[in-house]
Amino acid sequence: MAESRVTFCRICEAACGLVAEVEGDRLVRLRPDPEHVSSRGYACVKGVRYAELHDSPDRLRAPLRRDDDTRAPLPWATAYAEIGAKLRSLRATHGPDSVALFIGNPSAFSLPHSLALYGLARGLKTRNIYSSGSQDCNNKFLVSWRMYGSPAIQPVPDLARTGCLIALGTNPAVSHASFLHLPRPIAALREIEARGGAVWLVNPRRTETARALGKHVFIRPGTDVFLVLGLLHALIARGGVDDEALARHTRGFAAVAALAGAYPPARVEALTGVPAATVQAMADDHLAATRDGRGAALYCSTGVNQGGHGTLAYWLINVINAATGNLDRAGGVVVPRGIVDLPRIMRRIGLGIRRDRSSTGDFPAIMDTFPAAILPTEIERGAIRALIVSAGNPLLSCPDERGMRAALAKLELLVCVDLFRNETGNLAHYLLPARSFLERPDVPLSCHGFSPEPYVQYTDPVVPSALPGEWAIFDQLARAAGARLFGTRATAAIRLAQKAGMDSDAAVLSAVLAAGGLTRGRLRRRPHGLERPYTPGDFLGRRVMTPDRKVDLAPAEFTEAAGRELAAAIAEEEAAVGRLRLISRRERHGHNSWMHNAPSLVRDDKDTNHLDMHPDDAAARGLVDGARARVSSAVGEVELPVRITDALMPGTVAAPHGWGHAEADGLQVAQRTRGVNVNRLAPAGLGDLEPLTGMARLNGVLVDVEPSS
Ligand SMILES: Nc1nc2c(c(=O)[nH]1)N[C@H]1C(S)=C(S)[C@@H](COP(=O)(O)OP(=O)(O)OC[C@H]3O[C@@H](n4cnc5c(=O)[nH]c(N)nc54)[C@H](O)[C@@H]3O)O[C@H]1N2
Ligand SMILES: Nc1nc2c(c(=O)[nH]1)N[C@H]1C(S)=C(S)[C@@H](COP(=O)(O)OP(=O)(O)OC[C@H]3O[C@@H](n4cnc5c(=O)[nH]c(N)nc54)[C@H](O)[C@@H]3O)O[C@H]1N2
Ligand code: SF4
Ligand SMILES: [Mo]
Repeated sequence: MAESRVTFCRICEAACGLVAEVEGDRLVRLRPDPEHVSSRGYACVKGVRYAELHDSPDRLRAPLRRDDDTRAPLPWATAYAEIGAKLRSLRATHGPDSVALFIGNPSAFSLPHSLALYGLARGLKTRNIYSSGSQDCNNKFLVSWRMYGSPAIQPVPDLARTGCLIALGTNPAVSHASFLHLPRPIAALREIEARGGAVWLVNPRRTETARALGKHVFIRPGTDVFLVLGLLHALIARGGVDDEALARHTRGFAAVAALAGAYPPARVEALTGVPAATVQAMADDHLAATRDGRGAALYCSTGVNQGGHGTLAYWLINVINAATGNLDRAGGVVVPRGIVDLPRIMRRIGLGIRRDRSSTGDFPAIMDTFPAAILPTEIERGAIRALIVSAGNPLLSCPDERGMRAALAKLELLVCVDLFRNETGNLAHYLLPARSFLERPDVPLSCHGFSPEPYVQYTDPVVPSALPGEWAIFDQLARAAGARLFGTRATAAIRLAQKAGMDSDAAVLSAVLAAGGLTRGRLRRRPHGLERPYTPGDFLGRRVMTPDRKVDLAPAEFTEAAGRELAAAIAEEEAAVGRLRLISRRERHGHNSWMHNAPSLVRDDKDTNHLDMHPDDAAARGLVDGARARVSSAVGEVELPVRITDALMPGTVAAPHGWGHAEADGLQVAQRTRGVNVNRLAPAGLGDLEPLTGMARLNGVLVDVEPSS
């Protein structure tokens, strides 16, 4: 008899409710949880097929050490001791910064895991932390830090009430968005239209989302910052600025208004390809929803973040939200309270707010991390000698695979903590196995602050595992290296709980819940989630963390950079006329680099990525549907099958990332797929990175496409 256990998915921020059917300790099947307070019976194909990864014969089951070309299992104690000894000797000879960490995306879906990684970095006293943030969202952290006083303060659109959503560079139908908790994406966005609201989707590709709803607007890749300036210009011209809100809660608007003054919609049309009349119409919808009380929200995601001007664009988006009185207002953008007051806790313990800059490139530490694009240089020049990667695949996910590969091969110590031996893991000296999400307890904390309709949920492990959790792994590694997590004894309580037989991840979660006045017991009685409604209006004047508690609309760092960066962007656009720009695209069946080992997700023609091309661009190059194309950039080239589609703006080509598993013999299913890594084309030179954050430009890469010989 199968038994049903209620849990939730931890692949992406949507954290959809799942029901696991289990026989004894064996997982039989996963299905969506119809009673979940938020996802209400929704789950995507990756969530329900996760069993294929969980049960994969390729899962790492014991620590492995690589000796030449063989890999031998070894006991945990030996692995910790050997890695610890190497870390000690490197730190003694080359200093604490010679040991670096790479924090991969899935760690964000386990609080004990991400906390332990920061704890390990602090314990080892290294400032060399890298993460997927520089390929994803560091622009958002930097902007919030400067404007609101904490990187952890991230306003989110109040979708359930808004009268106008303008969303740039996102495809929630496939991705479920980011920095916005959004299960049931199509239903949630259609509800806005059903209420008579407007949904604008700005994207060089007519996405799956845009096919289902909304008003779609084509934009030339990398030019969103000009569109946002044009919107601000149009809103100011129409008297859309809320002078009272500005005076009470913000400072600096005049400087931004002056900047926007130079970008009337007609100029914006020339720069972005968005017709001036469309810019005006977007501003009209925004203004109407603001004035009639429903509220309006501007939002962007990775299409903008990774586009080369993500910081300026996100800054100006936040300026518009605040200047029109839509910040901290129902139907606008809201700043929900998490289970605990994360921004304040981070400030108290000094987490995520380091002020130093990188030696290479002089980039700020953002969330205490430096841009991954400089990691190869740091390794090559001998500054970094050991790297610990957890839940990441930097070889495939970062720009310039060739440079990254050469550098990783030079490390004296590479340790990967993962479910699998992925491409990066192939180069590792030690592999440490991680538990799948079905094997660990959790609270969807990472989504809590990003949901305008927050809830809390607790899940016990669905099936048991003999493997330790990441907290325990990093605690042991820290000790073996002669350090302590966070460099203090403060975590001794977790260790005591562990000695008394409690899982250390569970002990960490209990402590966090207790800080928020909750217990695991109480949440177990509400297995489908406990709603914690949030009423907007308690952020401005209360939770803003700048010194004067006002939102800084014109941080000097941004206003000073704007002139230079915008001029450079315009010059680049002019030089690129007639060239093709490559953008990224997510697929329903893939998740970054780590779902292609699930057999049913790569079946039939799903075993490769494609290069999507507009018919005119294809015809001009003699390419037909299904033909193989050679795509080359300043730093590399790949070959891909072409798919002709008028969903793309002419001049733009699109291909999904996360492919290129030909050498991944630790991933037997993925290895047989044919896709290629488009990040071979993405440049990682200092001049190619976004100047304010060092983020990689993964969207808008200049490429040439021709038939492959
Ligand atoms: N199925 C699936 N879901 C995922 C993931 C996955 O790999 N697969 N990854 C997860 C992760 S880690 C994240 S961060 C989120 C990301 O979630 P999203 O940010 O929604 O990611 P995408 O679906 O790639 O949407 C980005 C969109 O930007 C568009 N775009 C590209 N360049 C530009 C530009 O210059 N301007 C504008 N306006 N648009 C542009 C692209 O056409 C694309 O539709 O998704 C998460 N969910
Ligand atoms: N061209 C292009 N490149 C991109 C993007 C793009 O849009 N275009 N998107 C970027 C974005 S938004 C992101 S977030 C990055 C992601 O890039 P990364 O974070 O570097 O890597 P992923 O491909 O997500 O691989 C995650 C790894 O974590 C492992 N894993 C899964 N669960 C766990 C766990 O619980 N514990 C441990 N220890 N390991 C686990 C998986 O097996 C997998 O090997 O890629 C970026 N790269
Ligand atoms: S949308 Fe995200 S959280 Fe929901 S089932 Fe799919 S992968 Fe899991
Ligand atoms: Mo991401």
